[in-house]
Amino acid sequence: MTLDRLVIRRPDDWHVHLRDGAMLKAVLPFTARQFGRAIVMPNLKPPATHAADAAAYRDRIRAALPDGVAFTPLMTAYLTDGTDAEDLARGFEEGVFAAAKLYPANATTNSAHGVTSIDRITPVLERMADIGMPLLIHGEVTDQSVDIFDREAVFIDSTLAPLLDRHPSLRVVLEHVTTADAVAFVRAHAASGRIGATITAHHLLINRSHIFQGGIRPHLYCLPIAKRESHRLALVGAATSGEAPFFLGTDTAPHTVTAKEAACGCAGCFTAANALELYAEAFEDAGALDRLEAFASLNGPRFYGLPPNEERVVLERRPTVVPDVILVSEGDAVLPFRSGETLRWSFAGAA
Ligand code: OTD
Ligand code: ZN
Ligand code: ZN
Repeated sequence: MTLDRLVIRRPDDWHVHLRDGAMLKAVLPFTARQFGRAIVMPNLKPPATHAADAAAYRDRIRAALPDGVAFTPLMTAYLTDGTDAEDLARGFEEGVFAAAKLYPANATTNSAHGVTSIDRITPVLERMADIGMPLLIHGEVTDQSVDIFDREAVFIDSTLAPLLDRHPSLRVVLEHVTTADAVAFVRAHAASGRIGATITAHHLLINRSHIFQGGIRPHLYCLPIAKRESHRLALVGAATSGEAPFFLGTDTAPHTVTAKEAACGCAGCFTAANALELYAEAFEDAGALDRLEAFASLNGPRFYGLPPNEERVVLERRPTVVPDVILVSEGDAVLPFRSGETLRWSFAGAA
């Protein structure tokens, strides 16, 4: 029997780029329509490094919400070599910060102010471990001599494994995992309960060949870059397993069409327009729609020590056409992932 209607607890997005200004106004309604809460990335220009920056950014997000939409932004601190452990800990204890984000310097978009060497923030990490503040990691080495497809696996061996050994009680989320290596590493540490991993919809749906199908497809370029099919299958296996460490994080990362379709195009896929429908397709293809709720609505809150959302939302089997473009401002638009294509599921709102 095929399922035509799926009711799950309202999901949360544990990794999202909401940007600021006109872009924030344009993209926020999509995330807020589907998700109850979201972990908001701090890679603004300039980055949100202090609790005061994050609190002000949170106010701007709340002000940009459509009327009557209940959505909770959970803020993150952008770690730098100069992060002040006191400000960070106070921000966490006062409820401004839900977590702190580690970008190895220059690993991805707007990460130039990131940490140049993890040893430099040892006191900060010790403090975070003491107070139970999660560390969210962009897990790629930045050494340009390492092949771009190997940067996550090399990071795990060279940086993440020693980091976990050095800080045995630090809670860590390996963000947007893209490799079988990451899945195996997370599973190997699952029993400790201190490691989580987010998985995007696009990494469940594309492999690296899609980026070059019939020509170069800049809208499928993101970091970490999609890997070969065997890795995609490992990600699908992890997401649909129901295992506690794996949870939903879209990493929706909007850029204007002009910035994407350029000689040096920006990294990022914008999946927020139809995030849940995209995940539903990936789960259905794996015959695992019954595991979508664990991945989307239960495992993330459990990791973060928050209650799952009480409200239920409905997915229906009826076609959704992904918008061609999302207008940001006069002359500026964002092209959604699967732009103009028809998806099998529709998000039908609250039950
Ligand atoms: N990856 N683009 C962006 C961030 C992510 O690494 C990420 O979290 C972005 O544009 O902010 C991307 O490809
Ligand atoms: Zn990242
Ligand atoms: Zn991201």
